[in-house]
Amino acid sequence: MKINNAKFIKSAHTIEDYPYNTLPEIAFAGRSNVGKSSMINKVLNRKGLARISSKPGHTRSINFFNIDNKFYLVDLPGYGFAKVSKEEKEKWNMLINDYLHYRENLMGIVMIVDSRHKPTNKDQVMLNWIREVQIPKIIAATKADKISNNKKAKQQKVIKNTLDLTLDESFTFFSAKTGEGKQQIFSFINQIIK
Ligand SMILES: Nc1nc2c(ncn2[C@@H]2O[C@H](COP(=O)(O)OP(=O)(O)O)[C@@H](O)[C@H]2O)c(=O)[nH]1
Ligand SMILES: [Mg+2]
Repeated sequence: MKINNAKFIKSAHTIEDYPYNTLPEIAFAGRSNVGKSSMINKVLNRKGLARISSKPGHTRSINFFNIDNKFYLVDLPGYGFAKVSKEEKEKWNMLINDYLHYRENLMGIVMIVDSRHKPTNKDQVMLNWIREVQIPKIIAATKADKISNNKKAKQQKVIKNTLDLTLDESFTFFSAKTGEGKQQIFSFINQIIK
């Protein structure tokens, strides 16, 4: 897949803010600091497009990117950072669930976890929300450059077991550093937008 033009369109805090269009959308979800922005930048081959923030929890809105007028890529706000109020957490829950349930353009979701760790309770909650809306998904375990090949087989089992992945829920390792898994994400997107 060759990307010529990737353009940030807008940030949304409510449903009313979503950009109007009829293009298919692929959303990226994962806990804060998991490597979501790095993955988006790597997939799009654009260094600073989705901001890579060192401050967890910095992105608390839904960010829409237009890719070659062919599809939209959507950066969902990260979850799981410690220092937020109950109110903020509820706002986040609503932001995500409104998007999952009401965005008709949504055609695919990339759910990101950390390849080094057992998925958290919040990852499980997120995945179950995604399952509720029955949209094609791929689970990507990122930062794979940080684990050895020996450890990978074991981690794949831990992740698949913890998340209870079924056979039709695809899984890939990913690394924003080496580009591992980029093709898998591309073919997932291609299947959806073709
Ligand atoms: N080694 C390595 N570091 C990564 C990878 N992806 C992200 N990081 C680092 O992890 C931190 C958080 O990344 P970021 O993309 O901002 O995470 P986000 O909060 O999920 O958007 C940054 O310091 C990144 O450089 C990866 O695949 N490999
Ligand atoms: Mg980010």
